[in-house]
Amino acid sequence: MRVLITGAAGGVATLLRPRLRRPDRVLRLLDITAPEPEGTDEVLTGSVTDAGVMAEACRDVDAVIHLGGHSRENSWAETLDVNINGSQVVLDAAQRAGVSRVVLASSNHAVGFRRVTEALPADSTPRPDTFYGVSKAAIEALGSLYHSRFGMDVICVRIGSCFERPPGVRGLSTWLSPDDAGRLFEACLTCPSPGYRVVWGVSANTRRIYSLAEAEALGYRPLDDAEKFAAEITDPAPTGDAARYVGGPFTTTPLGEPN
Ligand code: 15L
Repeated sequence: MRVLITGAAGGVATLLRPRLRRPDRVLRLLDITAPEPEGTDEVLTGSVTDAGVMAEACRDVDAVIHLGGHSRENSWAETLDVNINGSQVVLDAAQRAGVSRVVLASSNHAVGFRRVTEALPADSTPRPDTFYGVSKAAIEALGSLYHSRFGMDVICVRIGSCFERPPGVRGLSTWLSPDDAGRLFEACLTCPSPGYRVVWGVSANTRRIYSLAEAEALGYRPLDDAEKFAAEITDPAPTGDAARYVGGPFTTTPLGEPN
């Protein structure tokens, strides 16, 4: 099996790569700057917005994990070009190459203006908090389109906060541990015939605010809980809109300004 990872030099991919390597699997790594390959990894450099690059990247691929793009707020022009247009280019290239499964990195910021509750369902309709959040909602819509038109299996993962450790108090709710990220993306790659799904990417955090049910239906079994870091986290708890809404500080960040 060959899996193409876009944005392979980025933060989430760097955590995922070692956790997704298997003896019978080749990882093809694509980014604008070349990531360090290991074992049977293949490396390609180029942009997800370049149809020629994407056609080459998708050749002989069984599944795509699309993580490429801006991972935070940016100008509308950049967000439109790299995140929205780039994701269409990726899906189009995958479809033309006969790739049957695509896993898309969505984000909690697609629903950043939803109120914090105990377990927000993964199929909650978009309430973006930034241009970045709009791009993630658009990516989910593009995935739905390519599934409905071409029968591709498309799973959108609304990632919470995927870092080595929970970033601050909010992270105690939103953390997706690197190991759980590995488990979740593995389930996305291997579960039989998922069709189109939107799932939350979150660990089994005591304080979690997202539903785990949809990802568990794919076979994901989270084993980590951010609570074990609670005593080490000393930043002040969010207040106001940052506490009230799922998107936390993104709900007040100036639109279009890199944050
Ligand atoms: C995201 O979507 C970002 O890519 C990441 O940098 C974090 O800000 C994360 O959301 C979060 O909400 O913690």
